[in-house]
Amino acid sequence: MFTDRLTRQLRIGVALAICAAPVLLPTPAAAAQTVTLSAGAESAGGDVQLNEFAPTMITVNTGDTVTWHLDSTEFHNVFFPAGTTPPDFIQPGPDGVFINPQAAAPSGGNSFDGSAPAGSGLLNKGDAWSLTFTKAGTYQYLCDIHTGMGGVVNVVAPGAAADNQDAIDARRTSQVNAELATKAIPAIMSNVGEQQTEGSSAGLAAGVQNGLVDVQRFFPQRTTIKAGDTVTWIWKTTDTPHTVTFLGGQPAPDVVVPQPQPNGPPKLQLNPQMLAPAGNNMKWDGGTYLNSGFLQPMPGQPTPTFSVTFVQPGSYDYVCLLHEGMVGTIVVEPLS
Ligand SMILES: [Cu+2]
Repeated sequence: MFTDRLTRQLRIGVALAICAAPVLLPTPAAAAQTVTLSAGAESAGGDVQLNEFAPTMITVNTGDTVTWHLDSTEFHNVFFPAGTTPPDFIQPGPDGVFINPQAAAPSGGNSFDGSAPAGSGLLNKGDAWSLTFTKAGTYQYLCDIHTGMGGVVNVVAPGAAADNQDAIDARRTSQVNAELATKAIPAIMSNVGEQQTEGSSAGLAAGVQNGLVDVQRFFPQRTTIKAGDTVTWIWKTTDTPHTVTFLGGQPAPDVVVPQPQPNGPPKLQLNPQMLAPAGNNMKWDGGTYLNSGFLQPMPGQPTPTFSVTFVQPGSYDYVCLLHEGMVGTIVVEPLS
């Protein structure tokens, strides 16, 4: 599993590096520099999340510091495994489902020589994390949360050709623009209409995904049906979880519920009310909390779906509890 992940990430890294054709410029030997790259990126408005480090590959000199800046609504971490198996982000247990503190908290300090792991912990939009590279080498890293999200830092001797900030910024921009144009736009365009769904009046996509490009929206966002019609949501993602949740007048449940511990930081529990399904395949009159639960495609398992039969005319807004701005509306018209 780990090897597959690293191999895939390396392949992506190499492919992007070839496409992006890095421009290597000489750096004065004495001047250690700090360069910044993006962890995650997004389209204006956040509809499209790029679960990528941009640029994927950079070259710095020994002694330089690299800063990862979180540039997306989706959260990420930066983890250099240094030959170890990266921690799983989610840990199911007998007393609930938790976010692994090893992935959530920073580890390994602020300098890195390849001999022991180092990680940023969870980074939210606007956060930054820096690591100083003290030894030449080629270092792969990844995000524990998003399968396939990885990068490479090449560390070369002082004075050898390395990237400056302008070169990094130019490659970041071209990588993001290329991903939006070649992956996000086709994924959006092929899902703007209603989906074909057997046995229902309307089929909707609960998110669409194209590799590391994740469109965290419902397609179509607004759907009009007749009373008695059934709507089915289909998970058109490869691994991104979503929920379809009608709040029925209730406040939205928190995704994470911190559980205080006698020693150390709180354990971060995924809220059982968010995880659990409430009311699949039901005839719904609009008055109660209705939740698909935390649904995510799994290898070898059928595509997750969620169906609701709407019996009461009205306009019903729904949300994905996991993704800000991922909202939709079902308008139910009377039969006659
Ligand atoms: Cu979502």
